[in-house]
Amino acid sequence: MTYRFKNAIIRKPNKSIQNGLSSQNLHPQYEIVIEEHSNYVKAMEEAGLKINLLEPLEEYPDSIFVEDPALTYKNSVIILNPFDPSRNGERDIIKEEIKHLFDNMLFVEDGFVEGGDILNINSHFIIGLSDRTNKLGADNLSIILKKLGATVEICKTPYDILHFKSECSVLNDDTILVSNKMAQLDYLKSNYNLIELPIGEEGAANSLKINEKLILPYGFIKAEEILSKKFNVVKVKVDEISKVDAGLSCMSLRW
Ligand code: CIR
Repeated sequence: MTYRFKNAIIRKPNKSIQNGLSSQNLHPQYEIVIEEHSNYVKAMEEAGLKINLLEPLEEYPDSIFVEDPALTYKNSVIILNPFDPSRNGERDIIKEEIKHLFDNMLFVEDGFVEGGDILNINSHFIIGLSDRTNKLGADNLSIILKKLGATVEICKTPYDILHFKSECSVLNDDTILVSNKMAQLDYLKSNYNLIELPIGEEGAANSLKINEKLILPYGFIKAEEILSKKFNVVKVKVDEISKVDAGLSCMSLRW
């Protein structure tokens, strides 16, 4: 099942996160990031995950977002190809750090693709083309995933959303939590049950269903009201980390 996980890879925060890529030119404070991050790790542990903690990388400001340079599937890991030059080098580092955790390591060499643009539902993957993920990268990743027995659909991430998963997440085998903009995507509409969050609560669509828990970002009152009727909701504050356009899913690789 799509949301059953045993393990996670998480990277400890780096001081240079204050210089991370930020669409609003904001600079998170390291001390607050540390606090938010440690609550995140705690929530992931309490959801039943064994955490593999990686050391901080000062030379890569956005390197706590380990979801972007790699993708896990069953016992394989695929090293992706982040688009932004300030992030691309993360792939060479993470591949050495995590290779012992997987049976098989594969690589996307040509084209760009970031993990934030990849939504996995059981053995199916949706790859969203975006400013970070291009057709060549998506096609090359599809070839790899299909060899591993998965199926793939390539869609478009709405133009003003950073990553496909910035505003959606899997809740169970056929249900996806979406923002209003993501709810307009034909492929999602016709293939899944969508739980649509109200305008203004887009950030809550990047949640994490892990085993019995649904980890939600703090501060989205309507989302909490809707979701706590059906799920065991745990809230984690990521206000500071969100200054660099990040949410819950980007800070871990889960499998
Ligand atoms: C970036 O722009 O790459 C980082 N500041 C945020 C990455 C967020 N990653 C994700 O949503 N998967």
